[in-house]
Amino acid sequence: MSRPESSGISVIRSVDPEIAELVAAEERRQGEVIRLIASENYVSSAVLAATGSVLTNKYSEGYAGKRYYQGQRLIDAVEQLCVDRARALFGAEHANVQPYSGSPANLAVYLAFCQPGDTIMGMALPAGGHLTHGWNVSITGKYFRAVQYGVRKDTGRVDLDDVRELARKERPKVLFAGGTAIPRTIDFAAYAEIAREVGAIFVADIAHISGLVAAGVHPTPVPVADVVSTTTHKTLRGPRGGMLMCRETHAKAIDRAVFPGLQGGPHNHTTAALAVALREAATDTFRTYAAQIVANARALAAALTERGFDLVSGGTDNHLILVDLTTKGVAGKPLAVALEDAGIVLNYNSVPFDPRKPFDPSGIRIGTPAVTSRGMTEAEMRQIAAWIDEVCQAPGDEDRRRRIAGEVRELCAAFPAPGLPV
Ligand code: DSN
Repeated sequence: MSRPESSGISVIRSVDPEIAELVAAEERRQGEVIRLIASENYVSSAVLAATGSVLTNKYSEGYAGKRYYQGQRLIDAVEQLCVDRARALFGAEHANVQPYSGSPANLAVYLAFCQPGDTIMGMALPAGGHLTHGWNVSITGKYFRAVQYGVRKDTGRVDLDDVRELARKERPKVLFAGGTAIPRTIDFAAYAEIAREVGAIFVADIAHISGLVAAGVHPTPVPVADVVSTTTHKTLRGPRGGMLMCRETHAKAIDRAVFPGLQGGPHNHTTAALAVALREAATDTFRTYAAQIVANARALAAALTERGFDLVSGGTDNHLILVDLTTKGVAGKPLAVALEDAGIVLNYNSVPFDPRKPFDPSGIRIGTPAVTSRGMTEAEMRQIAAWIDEVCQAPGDEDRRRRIAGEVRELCAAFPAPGLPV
């Protein structure tokens, strides 16, 4: 029996069968595999529909009420709704919903507050930070003098005394907290105090955890940060995009940096989809969802630990688990490849103090936002841990991988994903 497909695919097929086939195959893939990439999710049908709407046809450089093109009455209303919803959901004084994604959002922050050559400070990429927090291959590590903090070897966690000492010594213009592989609660208030002491602008990058923050299952940085930066498509479960929130005192600088400083016309279809996602995120259903993301991550972490996996920092407080595979005698990349063959998709990842190269590192990163969107709970997490363990014990065993891929398909069929045809 062939799987149903989204109605939009037949429209594409009538014009471009090649792209239609690829989109249809990706839709099937997303339905049939267990997606554990910590930064991915499934958006709702409503978010998908807004993303594919005619709002993509409209140019609207500027901000609501002050545009450089005519015909903005409806676009202004969409953007204003989106801004109002973001401010209400996060309790922010000001929101800019135009950044194309997280990296442009962070670049706008630098543009608002820094000059080339200024000292900036963030978490090193291999320790769990983000490229745009000053890592050397990023423009942020080239145009600024970046100083980087990491985690302690014995705990796998940030030592805020080390951060304070480095900040006192280097006096950065901006201090970033947050990153891409941080399994533990971030003490935003402590970072804010350090930034205040050294006269730095404090930027909380909550890209990974913004859905958890919105739902109140991770402490919010909004009252203590000068600027909060986020993507909109991870735990927040919106379209691919970015967003900045800040105190009113920084509003003009942030808005000018996004447009005309860095970007041209906002992607209005994305703004509409984000507005829908923000409405969804303000519901009790979403709050229950976010709490389950964390409960699932904890259950998966506990099950992996029972099976002898070594978790960076010993576990998780959020949606993300970082596994150091060194004691298992397998590297991250071959395991990630074998797991994909078994229907379990995650990413290989460096672990702190990794002796291996970033393209062939010692770890894997696991996240629970997408499986939780499918309605999976703790029992399924224990099953997923068992499959990961089975593949890890014999990554080269093709029969085992094929059998598990079949079992994964069966499980996925029982947990339909939002946005995919049933
Ligand atoms: N690429 C994102 C992630 O996977 O965490 C961060 O930008």
